[in-house]
Amino acid sequence: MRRALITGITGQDGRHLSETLLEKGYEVYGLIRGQHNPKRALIERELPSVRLLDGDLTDQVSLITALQKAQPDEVYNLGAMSFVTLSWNQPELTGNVTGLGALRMLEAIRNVQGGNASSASAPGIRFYQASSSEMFGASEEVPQSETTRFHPRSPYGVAKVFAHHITINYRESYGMFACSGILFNHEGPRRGPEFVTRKISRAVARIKLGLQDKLTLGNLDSKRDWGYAGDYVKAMWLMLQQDKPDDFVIGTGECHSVGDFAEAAFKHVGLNWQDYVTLDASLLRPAEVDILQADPSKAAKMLGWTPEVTFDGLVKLMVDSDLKAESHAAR
Ligand code: NAP
Ligand code: F7E
Repeated sequence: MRRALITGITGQDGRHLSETLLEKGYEVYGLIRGQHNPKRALIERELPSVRLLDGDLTDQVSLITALQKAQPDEVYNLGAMSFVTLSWNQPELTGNVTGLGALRMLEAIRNVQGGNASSASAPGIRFYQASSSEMFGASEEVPQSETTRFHPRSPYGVAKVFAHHITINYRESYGMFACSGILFNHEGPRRGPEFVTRKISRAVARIKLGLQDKLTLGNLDSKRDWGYAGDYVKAMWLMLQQDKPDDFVIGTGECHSVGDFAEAAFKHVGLNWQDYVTLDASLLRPAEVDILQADPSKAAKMLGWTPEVTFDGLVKLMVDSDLKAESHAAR
């Protein structure tokens, strides 16, 4: 039975990836942080066969201990401070967790392998780094591919660039099987409510049910390549099954504005978005990323990966899930 260790198990992707790996027959271990993590109960209920190990990406010893206990064939480093807005308020924490956290995990892997990353007879632990389209930032090129230059626009984006390059560096320096997936925005009912798609789907459900009057957003013009998280975690797994480690852009190839998402979400419940959406300049970011759109052709060709859920399908999935959750909560 193959074993995987996932950091960020309590996050959106950690939960989807656990399900995917469990379906494939893996023994799944998840790193969980904090003494009273409220998500522990959620994971124990939703994914009872996942084995939780205490640890934190800012604590090297805890990573080594987790690797010794899990003895994984594959490590998926999904843990991060992932909310771009917060990264301006907590830039040092973001650098430490999102950037240095990847380095600590790579070093922990080297440590448990006795300093040798791999050899022909002992291929070693395979490592996946959750890189992000935020690294492209104010990119001159649209769509963005694996060869597009990075110009990150937030402390989060800068931290992800460090993690991305250190992953490549450990591959080149020590022969580690280390891959980066440069994933564009991916969403779904498990998305945190601070991110714009879930903020919209939740508000639409609450407005439809008479629990809320307005939806306040920062801007309507940012464009993103939004896909479904359940599709994207399959690409993470595929990257670690290849003969050689490499980096891949993962996205749909389509992009839509925040306004498009709001319009589609309100339309799905028979409402006109312009009657409910207001703007608040205090939600604007110190530096914005105007447009992100993936060129996922390398992943299609080499991994055979293509997304299944469309933009409209994603909007419906999220709004329907929030309608269900909010009508239960209102009872
Ligand atoms: P998420 O829902 O925000 O989950 C983040 C996870 O990181 C949570 O499990 C969180 O644990 C954990 N974490 C935070 N600080 C930690 C620390 N100090 N030590 C260990 N774990 C820590 O993020 P996601 O959407 O699933 O994304 C997964 C990864 O992909 C992240 O690295 C994100 O930056 C990256 N990414 C996401 C997207 C996207 O569109 N979703 C796109 C590109 C890249 P707690 O529950 O304890 O807070
Ligand atoms: O913002 C605009 C906002 O916070 C999307 C993370 O998973 O994807 C995510 O980062 C856009 C931005 O995601 C509001 O300014 C307008 O232009 O949903 P978001 P993000 O910043 O793109 C990348 C790939 C990651 O790696 C990250 O971890 O929407 N926007 N009005 C708003 N955004 C929010 N949150 N709230 C608003 O009211």
